[in-house]
Amino acid sequence: MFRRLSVVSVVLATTCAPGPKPTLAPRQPSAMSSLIPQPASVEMPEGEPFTVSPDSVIVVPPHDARAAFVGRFLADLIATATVPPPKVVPDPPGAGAAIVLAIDPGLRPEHYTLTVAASGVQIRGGDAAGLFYGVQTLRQHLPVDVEYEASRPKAVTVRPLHVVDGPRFGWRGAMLDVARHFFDVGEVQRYIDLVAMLKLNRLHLHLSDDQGWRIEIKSWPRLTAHGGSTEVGGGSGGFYTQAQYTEIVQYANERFITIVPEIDMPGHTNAALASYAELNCDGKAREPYTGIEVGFSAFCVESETTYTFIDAFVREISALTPGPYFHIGGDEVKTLSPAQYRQFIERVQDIVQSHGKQMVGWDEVSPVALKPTSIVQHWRPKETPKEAVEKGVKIILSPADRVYLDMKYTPTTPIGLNWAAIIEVRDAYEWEPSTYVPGVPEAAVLGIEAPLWTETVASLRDLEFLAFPRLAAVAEIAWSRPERRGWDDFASRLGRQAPRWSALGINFYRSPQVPWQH
Ligand code: TNX
Repeated sequence: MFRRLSVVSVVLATTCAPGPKPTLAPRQPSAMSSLIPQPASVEMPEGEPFTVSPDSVIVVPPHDARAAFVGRFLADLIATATVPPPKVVPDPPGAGAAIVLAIDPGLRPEHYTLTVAASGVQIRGGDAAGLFYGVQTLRQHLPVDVEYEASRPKAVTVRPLHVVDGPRFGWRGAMLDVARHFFDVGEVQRYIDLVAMLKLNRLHLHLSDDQGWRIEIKSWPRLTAHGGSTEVGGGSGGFYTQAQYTEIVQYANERFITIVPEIDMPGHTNAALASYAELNCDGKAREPYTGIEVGFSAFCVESETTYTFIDAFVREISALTPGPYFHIGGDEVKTLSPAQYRQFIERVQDIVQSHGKQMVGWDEVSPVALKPTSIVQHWRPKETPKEAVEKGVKIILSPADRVYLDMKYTPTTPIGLNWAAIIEVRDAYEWEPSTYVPGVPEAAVLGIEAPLWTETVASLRDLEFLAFPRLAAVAEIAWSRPERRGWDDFASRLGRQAPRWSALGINFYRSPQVPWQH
């Protein structure tokens, strides 16, 4: 057992004193950071390492359930199969605290500082989210052995480190299309774990499309009973009960990720139109659809039944969703006139607001009379949502030719699409959000989001292959200041993720652009 504290605090007292550096300190194999996303400031002072073990006591702020969760999250990361996990105790800890998590009112939300010295670890967060990000940074600094749950060492040493950090953008998102292929609760939770490691804070779930309706609506049960039973390629689909959706929302929320539910309308609605005949202008239910064409379906926008229906599912989903957003899709409608489309979106905007949510829509909604609290998600490479910007609306940037994770890496990538671009890791990384879209200045940019459409993605392995490593590139664009970013440095930090990602079983694409470490 390690009885570090009494011993190492003496060491700290001597190594912190000014004067020549101790010559006995082991030379670290690499004084280079391998952190992604790149923090605002990283120092790696010379000095004795700290030893983390299940003996280390983790101190958390009192009466703060979210911070206590962060403490337990860290304890689980350090726990071994054979020794009880570190104790998580509320401040004041008494003697023996080695890892201290504290809220610092002088720091802004999501900001943190992390200090590792021989005497211990201190993470200060502007809020509990800041603490969580400090823990994620510490995690990347821990030896990779901790990721092998079944055979974790009882103690690991951590090199001295000082990080001061906070995000550039407030919206750092990933989107998962669970409509084209269904992903169950466990699979979505796995994606949440991976997304959280990169300090992303939004998971947008594309819950309905032509090929499937994925969330139980109690007042319209055929949506899932019938509309949930299909997917691309003819598989049996699936859906989340309201209890399961709540489970996802809570799991994400504990990890400081807000779920953004999307029900795509008025187009991309064949699954609903197949479930209820009365949603069609001709009163005839549509056949289920398992292909990958887009643009052919639309709600009957002149019918009051349509709005009764929309009000019902917006109400039910909003009640289950603590986050302030409801995404209404609004993309790729080819069968309505511009006037019909405009009236429809404006009416849906009112419905969303009446249930207490802010409307988010794909960039086709930009010309509509948007409220300033509504949000537009840019996606079409040659379009600009400048009309929305002129109305004071904020923009999420998801340029399809840079951050669509369903695009192929090379022309021969076995899965993925290529309509927007071929996107190697470097393409996903080398673009600047404040200048990329004409008419969208930095002040209008709410943040960045990387969508993963799943027409060609039928398994978690395939999903991970397309998301990693590009999601790490997008996360860095969303988090790090532009002056802290550069391809060569990013590529080498990315290369140093490989052992950890392998330990976590992530099926990542070994891009030839990256010097992967073993
Ligand atoms: C366009 S992006 C779509 C999706 C497809 C995707 C495939 C958007 C709002 N619409 O329906 O799945 O391309 O890359």
